[in-house]
Amino acid sequence: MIELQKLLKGDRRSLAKAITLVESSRSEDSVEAQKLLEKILPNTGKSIRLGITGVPGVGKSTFIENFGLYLINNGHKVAVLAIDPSSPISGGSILGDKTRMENLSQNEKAFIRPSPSLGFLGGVAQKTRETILLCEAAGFDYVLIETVGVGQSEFEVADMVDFFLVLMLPNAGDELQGIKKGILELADAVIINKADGDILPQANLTLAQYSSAMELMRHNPHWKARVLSCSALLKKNLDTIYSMIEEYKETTAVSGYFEKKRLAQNQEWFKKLINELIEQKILQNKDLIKSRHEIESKVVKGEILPLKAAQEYLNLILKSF
Ligand SMILES: Nc1nc2c(ncn2[C@@H]2O[C@H](COP(=O)(O)OP(=O)(O)OP(=O)(O)O)[C@@H](O)[C@H]2O)c(=O)[nH]1
Ligand SMILES: [Mg+2]
Repeated sequence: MIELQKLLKGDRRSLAKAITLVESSRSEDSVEAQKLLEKILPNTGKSIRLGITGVPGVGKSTFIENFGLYLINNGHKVAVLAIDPSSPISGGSILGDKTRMENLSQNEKAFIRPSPSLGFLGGVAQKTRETILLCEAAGFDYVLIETVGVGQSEFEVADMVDFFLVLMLPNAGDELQGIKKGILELADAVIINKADGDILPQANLTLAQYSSAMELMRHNPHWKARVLSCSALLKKNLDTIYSMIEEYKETTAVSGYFEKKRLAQNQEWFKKLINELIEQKILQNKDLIKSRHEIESKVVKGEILPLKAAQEYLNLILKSF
């Protein structure tokens, strides 16, 4: 049982338990999770949701550790959620994060939740939206969502946050950084990290290049994306990043864009949920899975065309509902 009052007071153990409940794929858990989410709903929405992406090694964990502590020093409570579909590729970054975010994870005004278990159907981000709501109900007013800039996860994250930060290495050229063009279009800010020591001149050059590249990009009429540099390691320029985000909060609240964007995201969430729920329902039905395999093997053998096969399968699904 989740103790609601404790959760609302910000008890981190209750929050962790609640997230586990929401992430659970057992159907009896999902009923309980739904009830819990309904109860906490009035206490949600009051945070700024911040997405953070960048290639492995750019300094995401270092940034989150030091920026998170900076936020706490400014009176905030910080939740960190990690979406990492690429752990096998980037080589166990979760283990590394435990040591890299040591100070933050020990701070009682912070809550750090590593990636949900891999391989769960429907993508890693499936329960992240609910998890954000739980963190907000527990009083965390900055929710940081980290994702490695490979695969599709950063697009998914951009779609569930208020402000999307793209961290870059101080060497120019998108190819080099493996950053997809589309990601820069989604960025509310591009931050050149590691602007320190010997690489500072290079960081400044990269900053100038990205500034002009971003000028050419399509602009969001409500917010013009910024290009900044920082040193996450030496905690340089974190104050500028903080003021920028606070400025975003204020100006978009006044223009109404903040709320408008969230409502549009809810609409997208609703559409995705419909597909997910249908898929779940099908997967819970053993007969349907069996028929699917049978029809599929006919397709593979060339005995039936895909469209006809799909229609046949759809009929079976409709009959089973
Ligand atoms: N000089 C310098 N080094 C940094 C800075 N930020 C991070 N680093 C170093 O860069 C390396 C990678 O940093 P991480 O924070 O682990 O990077 P990450 O993006 O979380 O990497 P993954 O978790 O593998 O995706 C570490 O050795 C950090 O100490 C910085 O601002 N300046
Ligand atoms: Mg990391």
